[in-house]
Amino acid sequence: ELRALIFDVDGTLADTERDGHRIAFNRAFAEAGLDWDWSAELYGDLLSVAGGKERIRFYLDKYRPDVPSLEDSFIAELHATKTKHYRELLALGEIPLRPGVKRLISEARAEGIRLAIATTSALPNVTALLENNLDPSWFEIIAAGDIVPAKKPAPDIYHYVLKQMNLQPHDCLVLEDSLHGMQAAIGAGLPTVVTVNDYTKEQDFSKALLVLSHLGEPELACTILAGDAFD
Ligand code: XBP
Ligand code: MG
Repeated sequence: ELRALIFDVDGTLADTERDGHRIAFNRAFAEAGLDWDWSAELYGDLLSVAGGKERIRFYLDKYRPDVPSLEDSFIAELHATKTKHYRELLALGEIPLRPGVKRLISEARAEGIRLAIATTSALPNVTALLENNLDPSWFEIIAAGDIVPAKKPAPDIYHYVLKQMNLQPHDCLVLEDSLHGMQAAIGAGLPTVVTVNDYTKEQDFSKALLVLSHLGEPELACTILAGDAFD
């Protein structure tokens, strides 16, 4: 019996990455007087590491051997500035929910299905997105950011949600948009529906229950596994 829906945030509730997080990172870099600038293309590669602080480290390791090693406190401060810019973008209403998200969540609430969030993104980002588009109080658990040390694709965040809600994996359905997210959910034994986006549509989702282009009107959403054309 379906008792709960567990949602990823970035890429699943909203397309936050290219025009949200990426822009906020670049604004934080500029504010700190750094010449770092992440293009949309480069960002696609940087997404292979989840978590903003972890992503900055990955960028420096892989692309900037010229930059001397930086203290954790510097990275944390840079990331806090990035969070500030990201929340400003959300407050401007520039990052809308993906199609069908609001309807699914409203219908689940009407059916008494419990709701939760499991994301690598920092908590202030998630509450801002929910405040601007839905209502944070609808979600029983908002598991975010550094609440578990090992980020997706580690299953820890999903184990955490299951424990907090006292639910078994087969009582839940997860909605994710990326390979790392799906691996985290499946690693915790959770059935997972994937709604892809431009950054994730080529990834291997063969372990997902279902892969959709989006959650909007059913006749407009194509089932990727069935080999339909992708819009
Ligand atoms: C989300 C992420 C995050 C965001 C940035 O992954 O990878 O790192 O890009 O968030 P998922 P912060 O959707 O799989 O949870 O800067 O707040 O860490
Ligand atoms: Mg995601």
